Amino acid sequence: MGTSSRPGRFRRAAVVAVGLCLVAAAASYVPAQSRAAPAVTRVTVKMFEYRSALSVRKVPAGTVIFSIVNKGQLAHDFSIEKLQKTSALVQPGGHATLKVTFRKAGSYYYVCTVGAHVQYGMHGNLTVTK
Ligand SMILES: [Cu+2]
Repeated sequence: MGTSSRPGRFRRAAVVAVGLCLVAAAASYVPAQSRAAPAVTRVTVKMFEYRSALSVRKVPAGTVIFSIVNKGQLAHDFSIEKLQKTSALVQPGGHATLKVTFRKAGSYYYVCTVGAHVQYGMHGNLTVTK
C-alpha cells in the first residue's frame, strides 16, 4: 500500500499550497491610498499689503505645495530664502503654486522679494518638524 494513495495526497498538498499562495497574495495586497507614500502638505498663502498669511505655521518635513493667492493691490511673490525657492510673481487677484521639499526640520524664513515689501512686513517663519 502507499503507492496508490500518493497521487491523491500530492494533489491535496498542491491544492493547499495554491490556497496558501492566494491567502498570502491577498494579505500582501494593500490599496494604493494606504501605501506609505511621501507625505505632501498643502499650505495656502494669502498675500496682502504688506503681509503674508499662511494657513499653517508648522509642517512636517517633506514636500509642501504652497497655494499662493494674491488678495492685495500690488504684485507679490513668495520665497523660502534658505532653499532659494521663489514663486512666480503673482499679480493682484492672481494665484500661483510653489512646490518645495523640506528635507530637514528647522525654521525657514519666508519673504516677498518684491521691492521693499519685506521691510514693510512681508516675512515670517515656517517651522518644519521631523
Ligand atoms: Cu510683496
